[in-house]
Amino acid sequence: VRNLIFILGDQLSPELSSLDGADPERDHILMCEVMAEATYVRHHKRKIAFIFSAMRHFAEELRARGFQVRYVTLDDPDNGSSFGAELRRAVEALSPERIVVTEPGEWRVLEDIKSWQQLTGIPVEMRPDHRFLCAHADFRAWAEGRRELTMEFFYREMRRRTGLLMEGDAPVGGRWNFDAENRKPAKPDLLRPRRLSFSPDETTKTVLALVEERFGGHIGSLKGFDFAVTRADAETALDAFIENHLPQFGETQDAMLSGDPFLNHALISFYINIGLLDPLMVCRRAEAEYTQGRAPLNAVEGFIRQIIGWREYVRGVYWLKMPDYVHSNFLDARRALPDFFWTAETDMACLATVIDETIKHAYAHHIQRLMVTGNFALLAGLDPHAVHEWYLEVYADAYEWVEVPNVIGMSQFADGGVLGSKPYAASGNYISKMSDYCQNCRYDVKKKTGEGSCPFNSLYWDFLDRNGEKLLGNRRLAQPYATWRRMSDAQRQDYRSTARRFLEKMDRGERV
Ligand code: FAD
Ligand code: DLZ
Ligand code: SF4
Repeated sequence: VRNLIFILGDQLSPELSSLDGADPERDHILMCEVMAEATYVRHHKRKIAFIFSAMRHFAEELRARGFQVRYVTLDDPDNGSSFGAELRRAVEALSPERIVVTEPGEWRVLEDIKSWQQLTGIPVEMRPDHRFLCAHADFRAWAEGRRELTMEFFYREMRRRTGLLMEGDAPVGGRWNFDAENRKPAKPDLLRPRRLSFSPDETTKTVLALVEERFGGHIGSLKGFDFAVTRADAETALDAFIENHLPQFGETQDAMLSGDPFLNHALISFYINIGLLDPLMVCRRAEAEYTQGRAPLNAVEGFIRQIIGWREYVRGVYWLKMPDYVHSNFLDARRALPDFFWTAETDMACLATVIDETIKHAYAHHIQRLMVTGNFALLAGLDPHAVHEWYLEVYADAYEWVEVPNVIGMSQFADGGVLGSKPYAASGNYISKMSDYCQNCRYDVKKKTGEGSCPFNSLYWDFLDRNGEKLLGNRRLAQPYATWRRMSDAQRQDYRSTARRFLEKMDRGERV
């Protein structure tokens, strides 16, 4: 065997760089399901099943293209349980001249790959991951010398570079960003098309049984598992989004609605992140909807910005700032996660809804992650590293490169402002404005303090008060701090004691 090509679980793309120049006659492909990857955090059952099933289907596609694939299932009695152990076994069996791999998405795995040459005694060639549009060196060059890494400026560079929604050097429509038109609440809409559901085939059924047996204690349920696990089905899901939801994508992007966990979101992050959909192809499809007059500019621009802007930008920040980044704790937050993050058993209707949907679907949309669970964790002073592990565990699209900057940076402000210029902290009023959750809540969103008041209200002011030393200098918080100072001593004390009583009760493990 000439090259042993090691394909990782989130590298399921036919155009993958490690497959460039691959020769079915002389090369061999290795793919393996290993316990170490499935348990370094206790991933949601649906996430593991999705990855394993998509891996098995991808292996079949490669075989159909004539490749020889060594595929090790989790229940193979000889399974060595880690990438290193499986690589060694494959090298012993096949005696390749060289190992070829596309760079991984996580720092942890990169460190592992660096040890492979010594582990096996043969050379390792690691190739860049061209599925991302911005190479590491390009991001570093962009970031160098900038005082602030503002996403919006990075995004404009990416627009120029890809030519998406551009007329020569100028943005189509005369503006780069149409978010001002994108922040509307949503009304229940019985006409919203139902989401596509992909019934498990035999391969997926086998995986579901395996995951239930081996990971029964992990969060979530496999009931009604309906993810696409092949490129063809993921493309069908994309088509349905583009046709049925993209035109309204902008308008309802920040809205939250009980009983409608998906609204007009794309539900494609898991497919893109694992390699079943190509991000640039997805953006070109969306752009065509605008040029052909089927979707408005605010929707298409907003959608493309999430992918060539945010998605590429957070990856850039991850690789620029790791390995220390994941341990950042600018606000010195230390509180343990309350149990309701795993059970959804809380009287706070917003959190109960979002966590329940997360447990069911291994999905929540952006504003739910940012302004409900994330906002609560921030206000309550939960330990950002524990919060990071929770997000990595529960979402089917979570890999460190994308999850860490979103959680540690954007949502918990634990990086002190590398990624965002102020913490996304908000009182109950924001949730009440953007959702219908408060209508069915034991707490009263209008009540500021005391028994029955919405906990987000007192926690919000307590958060600002508690972190005054670190946040007072932040220009974007000048207004709330001015409001805080204008309050009477008694009112400030009221906020503090309401927040303290709530947090003490939560820490005692009582239902809140
Ligand atoms: P849509 O809302 O329809 O957006 C379209 C696409 O844009 C997404 O599929 C995704 O590829 C991209 N995108 C949008 N926002 C972001 C963003 N902030 N960062 C990167 N890509 C983005 N996304 C992940 O893929 N994995 C994560 O682990 C993850 N963790 C998050 C944690 C927190 C606290 C927050 C606030 C956001 C997180 N996100 C994460 C970003 C975002 O919430 C998800 O990408 C999105 O909800 C996925 O659903 P969708 O496909 O329906 O997205
Ligand atoms: C997330 C994950 C899981 C749960 N299982 C596997 C696996 O068994 N085999 C594999 O190759 N990859 C898996 N992955 C994805 C890897 O952890 C992924 O390559 C890294 O998270 C890097 O992004
Ligand atoms: Fe959430 Fe407060 Fe509204 Fe209840 S009242 S749903 S706790 S924001």
